[in-house]
Amino acid sequence: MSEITAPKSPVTAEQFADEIREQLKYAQGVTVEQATPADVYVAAAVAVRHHLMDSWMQTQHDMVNGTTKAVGYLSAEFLMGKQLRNALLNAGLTEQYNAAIESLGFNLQDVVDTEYEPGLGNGGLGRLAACFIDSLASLGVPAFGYGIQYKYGIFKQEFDKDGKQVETPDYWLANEEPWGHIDYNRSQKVSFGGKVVKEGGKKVWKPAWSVRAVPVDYMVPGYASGRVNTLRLWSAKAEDEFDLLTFNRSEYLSAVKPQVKAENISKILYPEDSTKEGKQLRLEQQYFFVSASLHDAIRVFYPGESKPDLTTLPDKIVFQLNDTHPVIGIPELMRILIDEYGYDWDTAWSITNKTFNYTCHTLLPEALEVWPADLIGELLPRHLEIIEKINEQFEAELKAKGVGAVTIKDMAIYTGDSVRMAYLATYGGSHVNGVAELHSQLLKDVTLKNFSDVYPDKFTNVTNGVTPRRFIKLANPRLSDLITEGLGTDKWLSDLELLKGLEPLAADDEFVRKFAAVKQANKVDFANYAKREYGFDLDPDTMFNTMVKRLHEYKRQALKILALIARYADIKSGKLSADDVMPRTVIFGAKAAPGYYLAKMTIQLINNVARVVNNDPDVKGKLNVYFPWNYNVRLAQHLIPATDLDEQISQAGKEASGTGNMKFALNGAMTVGTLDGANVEIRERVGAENFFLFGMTVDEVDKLYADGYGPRKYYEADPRLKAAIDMVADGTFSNGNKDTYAPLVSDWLSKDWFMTLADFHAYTAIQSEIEALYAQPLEWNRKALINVANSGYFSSDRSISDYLERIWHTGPLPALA
Ligand code: 26V
Repeated sequence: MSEITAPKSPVTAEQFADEIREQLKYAQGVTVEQATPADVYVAAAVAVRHHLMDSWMQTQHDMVNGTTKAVGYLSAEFLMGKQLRNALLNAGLTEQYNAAIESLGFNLQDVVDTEYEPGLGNGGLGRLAACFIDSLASLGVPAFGYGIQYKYGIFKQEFDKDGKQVETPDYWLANEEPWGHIDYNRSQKVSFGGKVVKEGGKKVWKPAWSVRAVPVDYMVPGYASGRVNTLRLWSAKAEDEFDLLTFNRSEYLSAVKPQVKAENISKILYPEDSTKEGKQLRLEQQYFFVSASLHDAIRVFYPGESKPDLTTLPDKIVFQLNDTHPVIGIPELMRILIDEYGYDWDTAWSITNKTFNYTCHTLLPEALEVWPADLIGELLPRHLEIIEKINEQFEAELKAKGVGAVTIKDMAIYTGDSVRMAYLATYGGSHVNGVAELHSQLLKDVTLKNFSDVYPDKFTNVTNGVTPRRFIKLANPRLSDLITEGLGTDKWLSDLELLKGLEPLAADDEFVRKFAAVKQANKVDFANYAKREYGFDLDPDTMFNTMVKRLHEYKRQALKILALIARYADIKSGKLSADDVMPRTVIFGAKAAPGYYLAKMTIQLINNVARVVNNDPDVKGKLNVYFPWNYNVRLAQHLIPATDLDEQISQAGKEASGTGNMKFALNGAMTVGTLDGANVEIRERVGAENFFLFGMTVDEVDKLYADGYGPRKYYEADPRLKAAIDMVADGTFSNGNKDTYAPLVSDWLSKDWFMTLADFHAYTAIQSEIEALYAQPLEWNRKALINVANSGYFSSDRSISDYLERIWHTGPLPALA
């Protein structure tokens, strides 16, 4: 028997059912007989919240009254995924809930299915924020997640009859949303525009307009810590609705306009990912949530004090800037300290500098935000002055350190025309970190080299991680049970390095067979899910080969699709006899930014390759391609546990970390990948012999680029590559229309910025190695199990421990009595 340490609430299933009944009756006004699964979902969510309430209040009390410094994670995105199952797990109520729902006459899945996923993030950065707040709570560290409650999350993706991506709005709040508590009484006023005037020798900002930031609080229950933190998402409301009454009838409609403008601020999540978007509304969003959050922190940590001693702020809370999006917080805290609380510049700077740290999540220079100075000047005139002054101080400091004039100019935070947010963050905070070893090294060597030369001690690395609660326990219950059986305890859920104990079991054929059976059962589940949700017919007896992530050129979905076309051509032409082909089901998931032309065209191409291949009798049973639309956290939770082979094939030096790679390895998939991002560390840990490595390294990429890269050479030299590209060009996947993909083909042959063609040969060459191993199921699964056993490092609990030690210098609250 295994030792079970998972939290379990003393509440009985009968009590829980009664609570649901009460909630249905007294709050929702329906009887159990009248209730729909959606009603029951809301009632169950409210009941879970009730059970978490004491811990939540206790955690807040201990945070404010104790001496443990809290963490404020400032992020424009939190990609939370569904809440109910996660809250039940952490509250120790899963069994009671299951029994209660059944006793009330409802189907478990029906109830869970009514929860609408909050898609308040684009991809990796937003999901990382969600994993991090889960780990903070699970480690018992007092923390706030601060962000925006967008009315519309990431768009819903559909495909039209031509296979093109169509975006539709994601109004996730259309139905009752039981998790967020709107706290009108803790609102903050956030102001914009206007001008700065001098009054009595002091600079005074006279803003032109304001909005009300209303907090919507989400509980963030820790796993087995007894602690519940807060995710505080701000919603914009018109500042003073009563103003309307002063207008007469004819002005009435125009008087409503500012209100509409105000509420627009939190209306929509920007669906861009790694591309520069210089939009005023986006800057408004950034300032909106950051200003509200900083004022909120002061309210929380100095309750009722009109003259708080804010020199102690860095002992109360440390803020992490999740990418450049919240970096306007640096001049905002300066402004609050100087203008609102009367501190002198140097004191304000010392407080600010100690309070902020910055995480960079990209290597693409175009993704580092740069704001036009006149935009900042118009929207936040006082902040622009402060930024100018920060820049002056910075230049003086550099000069004093002996930095040359040219370098000083290169490093300017404020260039006269624009403000470089990554530079402001690097100078304005205590630490800068990248999100994987390689990424952090490249930040120091390339992206922020000048800064790391002058301030070497600021730079550090924290490799990303993922929460094992959502991505193993909830997503993959079969594997979770097998791990617990193998280790003899379920403690791995809060100490993932314990997975190492599975390694000896890789030599035990019987255990490996059980592991293989788990994967097979998950594949059958996914095939059923794909049938139900998408109408697809997946064959679980083929290899499931998955590539899921945002669609971006650097991630190289094009490499995968070209290799797939080449294989299709080989089978069709008889070059590869059907018997020699390992049957594969290739599954893509990806959203493209709505304005990203080539990315959207790649989606269209994948869909049409799928159409042609899936309808071709010549490859029947050998090759199938599916592209379930609207990839999101829910789909990830179903697909990842069912995957045999995962693709992490970005151009070396472009993927900051990746976190999908970690989720797949932890769920027993093998990875084919380049030496990029966290792939490097995964491979190091699981062993080179258990990872399918291919492609150019960062140095080779740089060299090829320096020597002058021409993709056409590769096209001419490799007949399989040539055939694949020619098929795209000649209309094979566009009903004979040669124009459809002409821009894509032209880009591949003339630019190919991410060197897809140069890596094609290596990528296709490694496929035979992959298939040779897959042909020996026991050996494949042995290696997959070794991947699981050695991936414990990639828990977000470990990432958070690293942040605590290297950057935040704080820890958990005292243990609960
Ligand atoms: C950038 C921008 C630019 C302006 C418009 C809106 C917008 C929205 C999001 C972003 C962030 C892109 C950066 C990002 O998501 N990076 C990913 O971060 C993951 C977590 O660290 C990491 O695993 C991925 O490798 C990295 O691409």
